[in-house]
Amino acid sequence: MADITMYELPGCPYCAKVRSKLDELEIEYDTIEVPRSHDDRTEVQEVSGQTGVPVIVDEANGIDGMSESDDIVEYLEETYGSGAA
Ligand SMILES: N[C@@H](CCC(=O)N[C@@H](CS)C(=O)NCC(=O)O)C(=O)O
Repeated sequence: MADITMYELPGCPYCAKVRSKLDELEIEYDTIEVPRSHDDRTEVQEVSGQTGVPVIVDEANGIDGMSESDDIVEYLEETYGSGAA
């Protein structure tokens, strides 16, 4: 199993931004495509408390469901990037 799971939607620019950062940092990740209909996004709702994507789960670091692409990119950089301890 990969380090990180990302909930996403094809064509979502915010998801692409997070993907780029994951690829740049060479982090392994699995993806879960959420349904187009918000009413059917039960899994991502349970994980993150909202239905927007992207959302990441990083169990090794206690991240159960982080939303907001800017926050995710910042988190990835701080945790896995050159700024990581
Ligand atoms: N501010 C959010 C915006 C994310 C966003 O708008 N995602 C779209 C798909 S590209 C979505 O899930 N929209 C539905 C929603 O916002 O609930 C971020 O940067 O992560």
